[in-house]
Amino acid sequence: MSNKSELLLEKAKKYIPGGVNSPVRAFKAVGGIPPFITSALGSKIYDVDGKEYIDYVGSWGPMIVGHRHPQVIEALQKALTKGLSYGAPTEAEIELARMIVEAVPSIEMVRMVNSGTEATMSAVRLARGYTGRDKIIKFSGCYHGHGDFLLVKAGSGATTLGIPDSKGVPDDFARNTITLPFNNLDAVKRAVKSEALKIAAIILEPVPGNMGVILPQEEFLCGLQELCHETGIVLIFDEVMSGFRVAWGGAQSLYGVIPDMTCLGKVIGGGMPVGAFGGKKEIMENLAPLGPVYQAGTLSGNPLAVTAGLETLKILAQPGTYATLEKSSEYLVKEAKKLAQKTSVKTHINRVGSLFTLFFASQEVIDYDTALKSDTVAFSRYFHLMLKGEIYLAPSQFEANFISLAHSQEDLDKTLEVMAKAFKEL
Ligand code: HOZ
Repeated sequence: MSNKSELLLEKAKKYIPGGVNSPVRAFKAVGGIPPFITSALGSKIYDVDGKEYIDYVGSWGPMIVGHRHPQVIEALQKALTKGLSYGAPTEAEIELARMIVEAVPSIEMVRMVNSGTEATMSAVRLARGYTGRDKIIKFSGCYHGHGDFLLVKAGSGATTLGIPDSKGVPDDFARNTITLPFNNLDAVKRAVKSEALKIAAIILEPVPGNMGVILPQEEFLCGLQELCHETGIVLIFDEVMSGFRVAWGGAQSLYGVIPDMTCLGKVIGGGMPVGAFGGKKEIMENLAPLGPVYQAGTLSGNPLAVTAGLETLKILAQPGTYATLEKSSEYLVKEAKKLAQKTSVKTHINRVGSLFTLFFASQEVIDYDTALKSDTVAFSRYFHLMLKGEIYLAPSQFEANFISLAHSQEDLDKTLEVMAKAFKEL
């Protein structure tokens, strides 16, 4: 018998390609029907068939304080009564910008946009305008949204669906993108040696989350910083996922490596469509209206989005929040590792702060090639066993899972219980 989600997916497919507005949501990699969601509260999401799930997707990162946090909702309700969008500056934008500048070590000035994709596209344009160079270096499996020149060997949905080099990206665009293995400083040094004066930027997720979570080697991040400093290449950290997530100041504060520019999104919008890019004043002042690099947006700095972001950051700024996230995440992952060790299932769990991926892999997962060696069939079976047990995980081996402040000890223990059963049944 069809459930409501199944019927809705069929209906959606008539009007929306694949029935979804973002590919990973279609569950193609894991099979089955994605639950259609009606509402969410705290650590839980609810579907049209009346099921409740403990949610480890958290809208792919933004819901770090939990769904429908009363402080965020109250502020949004107040903001709603004043107006939805003005296309003109507001005071709240200054407050959000100030908080970002004070929190993120590399950011002296920041511009708000509407998505992470927009943030990375704009950051790369600015780096090109600033340096007068065209080429960029990115890393296999790092995903920076779906801008043409960044959709090369891309992770996330592109890897999940086996299309890391998308059709529709002109060769001329891809030619300016050099793709190298993550965590491999020598490969970067070699590439830079042969073309240093043509390379505008090196862009990376300092903690990649889009080929599953990968731990960066500190020497790799430090080496990139040094290399960029020596050659005038702009180092861009895409912290759309890791910003305000792995630490208040993002991965750059955690590893003590300061890029020239940083891209943000997700958490700073608290669940509304938001992105931002920022960096050194000297670079940011090249943006219109001050400088010759153009970038604009009707809904950029939208008052509702800014309100949700601001309130989320205010909650996160309270003492002890990151320690709580760390404690819950450490507990879940440590216990999950113990469970896996008790069975014959070969897994490796990578975690940085409240971001984690359980890889079905028999070796350490340190980059794209090792991530691709994971057993995606075992992952799919595990995913569905967890879903049946009402645990909602990211529906792909090549994505991160997110823990929020709303996840209680009871949630974590229930998750582990379901996981233990799943490991046995695999
Ligand atoms: N590309 C996102 C995960 N890395 C998925 C976004 C979505 O489907 O909402």
